[in-house]
Amino acid sequence: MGTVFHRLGSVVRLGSSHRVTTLSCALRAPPPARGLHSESPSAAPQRRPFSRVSEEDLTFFRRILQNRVITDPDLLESSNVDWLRSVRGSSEVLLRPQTTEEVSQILKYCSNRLLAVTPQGGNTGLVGGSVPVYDEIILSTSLMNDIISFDNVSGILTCQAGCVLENLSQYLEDRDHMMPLDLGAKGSCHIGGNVATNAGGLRLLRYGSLRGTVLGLEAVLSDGRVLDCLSSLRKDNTGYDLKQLFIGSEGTLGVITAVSVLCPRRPASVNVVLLGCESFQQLLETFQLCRGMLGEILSAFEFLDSECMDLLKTHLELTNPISECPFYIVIETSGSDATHDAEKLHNFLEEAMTSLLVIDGTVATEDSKIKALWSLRERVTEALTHDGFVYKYDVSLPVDMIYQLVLDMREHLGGGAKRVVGYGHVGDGNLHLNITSSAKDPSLLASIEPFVYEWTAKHRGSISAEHGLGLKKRNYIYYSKHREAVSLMSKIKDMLDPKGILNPYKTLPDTSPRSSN
Ligand code: FAD
Ligand code: 2HG
Ligand code: ZN
Repeated sequence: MGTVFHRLGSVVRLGSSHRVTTLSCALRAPPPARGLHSESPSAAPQRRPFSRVSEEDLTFFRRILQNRVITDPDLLESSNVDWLRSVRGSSEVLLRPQTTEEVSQILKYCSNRLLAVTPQGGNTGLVGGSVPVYDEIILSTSLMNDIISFDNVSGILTCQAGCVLENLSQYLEDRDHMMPLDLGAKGSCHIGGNVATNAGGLRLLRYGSLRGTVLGLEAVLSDGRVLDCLSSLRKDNTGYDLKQLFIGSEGTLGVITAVSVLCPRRPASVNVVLLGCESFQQLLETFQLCRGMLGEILSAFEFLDSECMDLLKTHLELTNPISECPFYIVIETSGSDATHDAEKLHNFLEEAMTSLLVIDGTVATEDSKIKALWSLRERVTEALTHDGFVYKYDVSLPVDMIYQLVLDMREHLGGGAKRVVGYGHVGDGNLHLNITSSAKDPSLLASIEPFVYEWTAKHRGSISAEHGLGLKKRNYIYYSKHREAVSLMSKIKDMLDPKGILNPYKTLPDTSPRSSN
């Protein structure tokens, strides 16, 4: 049974159970588009001189894939539009290979014919990277969903790239293990897409980034060659670690076809706490206290501001189970001994309340209630899509600076935006700054950008902490990377994809004169 506690003097009152609605983790699509758009002028490159798909090309694809060549415009629609419904391509072909060999044949053919290809996983990416810009062929991994092996002793899972993250979690749960990453899009995103974006998510604080937990991968290069780096060794220092090139490469260097991932044991005891704070400073102090007192059992420390809570209530009818506060924290503990964890958590909560760092809170230990509390954090993105047009930023900063950006942006915009909200992964110094307006508003955009990027660069942050650059952010790369670094990236791209057919217009900045760089 979950408990609600309220601060009454110095007494912690354990109250009755939650009023939080229990919701499924399944990812809901946003409402119908209010006019598809590109977010900024930099998102509109010129079409490069790739070939157009011909009848002969379709005949070739059908010969290798049979009925897994989709040309029906209705079926293509959802793959041409991104999850946010903010960018749209006009691809006329979707290919659904099942094997690495099929991917290899497709890319070899496309390379010879100079046909551009956009790799697509669950299409939950937030930077316009997963959909074509023009008529690129969409290469979907949705039928590449076999688990190849799982070693119960080492915890190493090897699977095809198209496995849905939540299905992998379920598979591992039955084997007393878990995936080292978790995100709100788990019901739809693919592990290949996660690796291609180097997704961070809710548990990075505890289990680290995919750069550490991905032990190996297999990728098909643009000319069809298969690069087998599918090692499942914890240690391997034989030369350069080539798999790292593909982690976070957003489909521009190769198509990831399989991965091996180091998976932790499933914790015997999980607790989730929702706390309320008066100020962001107190939230940071709570984080410090939490790291010290919960130590090795701390598995997530997330936050949302009161505007986010209001969005959840207004658009998704989710109830805040504690009193209204300017800031909310979601803490998760994962450990191997329920009694030990409960004791640690109790001591932490008592200290946090007696030192007046938190003003209210609730604890969940049951599965359904844990899910309900997590919904409050995970579904903010979905709630935002119902609020109007959303301008989305994903920055990392020194942790003590992350909310200052929200405050400064509010002041900078005055009354120009409908809402300016902040939430994110405190433990990773990662802020999700989202700004809504009732309709697309170029003058609002001009006030937000480049202000947001300049602010971030000034504080030595990154303009993309975890979502990548995709189509939308690629021209802002120089705010976070030196020219030398970008130039080396372009050379790597040219070496691995000399014809530039893989996910063109993504990740790297435009080289055309229209580029702002
Ligand atoms: P897609 O969206 O299909 O593709 C993303 C990029 O990867 C594209 O550039 C695509 O070309 C490329 N790609 C996909 N598959 C392959 C492949 N097999 N080989 C090569 N390239 C490939 N992201 C986070 O980091 N943390 C979060 O907490 C988080 N939460 C989210 C919550 C919601 C509600 C939503 C909608 C998104 C969230 N995201 C988050 C963003 C998104 O879910 C992640 O980027 C995710 O990893 C994308 O996986 P996907 O399978 O949907 O990839
Ligand atoms: C999250 O942490 C995701 O919830 C999405 O990374 C963030 O929508 C966003 O801005
Ligand atoms: Zn995030």
